[in-house]
Amino acid sequence: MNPHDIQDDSRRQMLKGAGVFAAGAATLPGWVLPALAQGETLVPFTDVPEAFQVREKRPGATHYQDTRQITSHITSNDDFYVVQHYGQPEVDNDSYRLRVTGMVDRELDLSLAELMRRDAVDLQAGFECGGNSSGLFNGLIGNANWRGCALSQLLNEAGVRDGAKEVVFFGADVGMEEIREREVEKAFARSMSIADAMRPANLLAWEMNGEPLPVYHGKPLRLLVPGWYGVANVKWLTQIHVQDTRYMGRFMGRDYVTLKRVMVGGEERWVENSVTAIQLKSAIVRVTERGGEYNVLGFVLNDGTPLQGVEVSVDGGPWQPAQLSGENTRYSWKLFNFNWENPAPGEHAIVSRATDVNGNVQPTADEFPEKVSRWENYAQFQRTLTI
Ligand SMILES: Nc1nc2c(c(=O)[nH]1)N[C@H]1C(S)=C(S)[C@@H](COP(=O)(O)O)O[C@H]1N2
Ligand SMILES: [Mo]
Repeated sequence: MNPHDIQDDSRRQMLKGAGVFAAGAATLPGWVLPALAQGETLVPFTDVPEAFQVREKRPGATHYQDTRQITSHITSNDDFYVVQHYGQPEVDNDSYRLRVTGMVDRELDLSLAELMRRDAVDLQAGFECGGNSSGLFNGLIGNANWRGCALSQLLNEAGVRDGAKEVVFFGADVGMEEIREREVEKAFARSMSIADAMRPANLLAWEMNGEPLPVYHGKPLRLLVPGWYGVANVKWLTQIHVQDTRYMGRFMGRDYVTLKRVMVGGEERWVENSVTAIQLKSAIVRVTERGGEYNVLGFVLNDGTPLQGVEVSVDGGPWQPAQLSGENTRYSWKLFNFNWENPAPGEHAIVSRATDVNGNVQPTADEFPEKVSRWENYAQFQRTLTI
């Protein structure tokens, strides 16, 4: 079957009902991307398994996008991926409170309206789940415009005391966790150092693409840490706690922890790190054809370090420069285009790599550090297709 047929939901339902999804698909017309320009067609990848399908957003569920559908710089609130670990709490705007507690001069206890009196800041940020992978064709990703107030402003209002070390962010969502053979109720929480928390780009966001934050994305308030993996962006944020000890919790110490073998002062050691800043990564997401001209589209994500460039290699050939979109901003995803001239008919393999101004180059799968865990998948990702 043509894997692109998965896009038409009514047709998919019909096929599913008939139980002939794979078998009957050969007779279906090819899927055409709605936003394709006149005369432009999508060239299917041959590496996409037939079973790959993306569902509509559903309450409580994980949602990923079909990255072949990326047609605009901003991801709509409906397409933006969704991940959470303890379900999606419904937080009532009227009774909502945000508390700032712990090692501060003045603890704060604010309604949403009171919080929203702070100066509004607009920021574009794209991010992916630390568990995003080539198996999902990098679908746990999105890029949106966010509005909120600066986290540093609120922390300064509260007055962080000398000796404080960490800021902990708690969500309204809770789950039962078995810790030391005891079932306890825990809220989703993440922490960071005071210096990281004070980075000027961090937002307490109440708007996404001009709409109040949707339930899926943390209504009414979420933390946004531009340049970090999605897990840092605590949704349904209700409490910010300042303390002088390290916060211990599943999403800092056990889950979203990468184990890799690296050199530590000349000794080879297995090191665990909590998933934080986004590793330099690029990936090709779609190829289109128009009048015999082929265009390759991809994205780059990283921690906000400016890029030196993105390159594409065809069939193991030389790296050729791709063109970065003029719409890219420091913390957005960085879309790029590559004009693929006169590809010969037949099977091809294409791959991209990003390089930042500090000379970091996105590694090949072979150069990738030995790593045990599914977090942080930033190796070069080769795609295959037939011309
Ligand atoms: N409160 C809360 N915030 C959370 C999570 C969660 O389970 N609970 N999941 C995190 C993870 S792992 C990711 S990848 C992002 C996803 O954000 P999104 O659903 O808005 O794309 O939310 C983060 N914030
Ligand atoms: Mo995640």
